[in-house]
Amino acid sequence: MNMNKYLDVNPEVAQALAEGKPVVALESTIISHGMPYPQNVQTALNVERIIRENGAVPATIAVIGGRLKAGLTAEEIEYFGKKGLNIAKASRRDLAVLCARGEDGATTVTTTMIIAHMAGIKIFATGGIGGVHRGAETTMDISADLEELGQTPVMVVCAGAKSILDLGLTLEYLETKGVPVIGYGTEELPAFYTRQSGFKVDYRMDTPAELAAAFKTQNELGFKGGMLVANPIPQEYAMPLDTINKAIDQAISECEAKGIHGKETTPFLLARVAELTGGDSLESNIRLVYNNAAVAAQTAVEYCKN
Ligand code: PSU
Ligand code: MN
Repeated sequence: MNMNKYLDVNPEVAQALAEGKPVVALESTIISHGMPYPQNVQTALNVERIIRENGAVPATIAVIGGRLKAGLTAEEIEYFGKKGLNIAKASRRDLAVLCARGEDGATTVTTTMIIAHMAGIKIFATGGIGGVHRGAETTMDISADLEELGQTPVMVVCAGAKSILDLGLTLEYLETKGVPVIGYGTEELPAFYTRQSGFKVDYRMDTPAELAAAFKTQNELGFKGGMLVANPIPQEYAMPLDTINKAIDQAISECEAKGIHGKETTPFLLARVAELTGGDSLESNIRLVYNNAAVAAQTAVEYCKN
């Protein structure tokens, strides 16, 4: 394969890809900015194990010393987890500068998709995606994740989007960009901590084979974009709607009062919601990521069958 000169694919991932075996990409912003240390590192390592147990090879993605990495060592995952918010959050606009300067960056959904695609990885598991923020009519705060889903052919398995976002506008944006939103075992868009949101997905699918077939067809049609799979949090780990909504509303007011904006908004809201809801939301967050890792690995296995 003709590899990008800035890309390093770790040997196990490279071998799996060369042999047509299933690989699942994972992001690093969820480690550095999405959860506190040390749960972030434990979760990242457990996610890799779950992917292996389900028959695929994990490739955690990050920027280290200006190199785009597909596949991290346990030591590198520990480094990202410990450095936390001190690692630059890297979106599409940041990659060239980080590479030119030889710096580190934690990859968001956007940059994980970009690097996964460079490496030839088709399926990516995460927690929640970025989207259209509440109040975007005036702030224009719309995550680059939505643009990337519109232009890069990687399937993203998530638990929907947090209601720190405007879920209705997020779905409208995805429709405009031509991104199919698939509910896994559900007709309703899950809202990360909860299985319900009041919004419908575009299609419901119930098996990894169906997901793989739809995505393969999209690729064979020559479409450039991705596909979003929304996999609801297991019922036993879901949060009470009222608790989570109160915490989100308070976090958003504080964010506005402090004048936080740009790339800081999402990490601030994630951290504040976690604080306000104590350990409960962190446990839910961890469980839904495990659930997504399993579905992504099973789908990657199906995708590799002919
Ligand atoms: N939503 C979550 N957890 C996360 C993120 C979003 O529930 O960890 C992270 C992901 O890396 C996502 C990024 O790609 O935040 C979006 O940031 P922004 O809204 O600034 O585009
Ligand atoms: Mn933003």
